[in-house]
Amino acid sequence: MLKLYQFERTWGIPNLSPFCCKIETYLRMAEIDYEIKPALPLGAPKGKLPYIEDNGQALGDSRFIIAHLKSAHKDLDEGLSEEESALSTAMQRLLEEHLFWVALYSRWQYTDENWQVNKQAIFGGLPPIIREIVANGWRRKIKRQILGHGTGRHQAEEIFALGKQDIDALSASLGNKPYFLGEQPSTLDTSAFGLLINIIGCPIESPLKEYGLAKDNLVNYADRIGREFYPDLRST
Ligand SMILES: N[C@@H](CCC(=O)N[C@@H](CS)C(=O)NCC(=O)O)C(=O)O
Repeated sequence: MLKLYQFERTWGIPNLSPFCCKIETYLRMAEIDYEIKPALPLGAPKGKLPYIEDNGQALGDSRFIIAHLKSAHKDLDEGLSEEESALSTAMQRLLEEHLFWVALYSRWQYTDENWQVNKQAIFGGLPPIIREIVANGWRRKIKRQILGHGTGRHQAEEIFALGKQDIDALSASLGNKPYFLGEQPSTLDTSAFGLLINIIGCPIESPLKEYGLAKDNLVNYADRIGREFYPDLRST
C-alpha cells in the first residue's frame, strides 16, 4: 500500500504542513488507499515533507507526487478544460509560492507566542535535552529561507498586506461555488484546503488568520471539506 510520510497530526487539523495536508487530501478525494508514516524532513528524498513510497519508488515534492498519483492511480483534474487547468496552475503557485511564505513567517518569526506553539507541535516529541538545540537550529534555517525568498525583507505589516491580497484573490475566485473550479474537487482544492486550514484553523495568531476568518466563503469551504473528507478528525 502507498505510504505517506508526513508530520504527526496535531491541532485537530489533517496536518500542520500545508503540503502534507495537500497530499493526504488528494488521496482522500481520489479514494486512493494509503497508510501514514509519521516522519520529520531529515530522511526525506528532497529534505522536505511530504514524501511517498509507492511500488518501491520514493517520491518527494507534492507536485511530483500528484503527477505520479494522476498517472498511476486517479486524475482529479481529467475533466478540466485548458483554461481551468491554467487557472489551477496559477492559483497553486499563488498558494504555494507566495501565501505559504506569509504563513511560514507567522509561525516561525512573527511572535514568540506563535513560535512556542509551533515548536511544541513539531519538536515536542523530542527528548528535552536535544529539543531546544534542534528547534532553535531549525528556526534559524527557516528564517534564512524566509529571508532568501524575499518575504523576510519586509516589515510585518507589509508581509501581512501582501498575504491579505492573496486571501482576497482566493475569496473572489471561490465565490459561491462548492469548489474552486466548480462542482467537483480538483487538485487546486487540495492545495487551497491544505493552506487555508493551516491559516484559519490552527492556533497561530496573526492578522492573516483574522483576515481569513472574516471571509465567510473561505471559512465555510474549509469547514465543509474538513467534514466531508476528514470525518475521523474533530470538526475543523
Ligand atoms: N515544494 C514542496 C514544499 C514542501 C515543504 O516546504 N515542506 C516543508 C513543511 S511545510 C518542509 O518539510 N520543510 C523542512 C525544511 O525546509 O527544512 C512541496 O510541494 O512538497
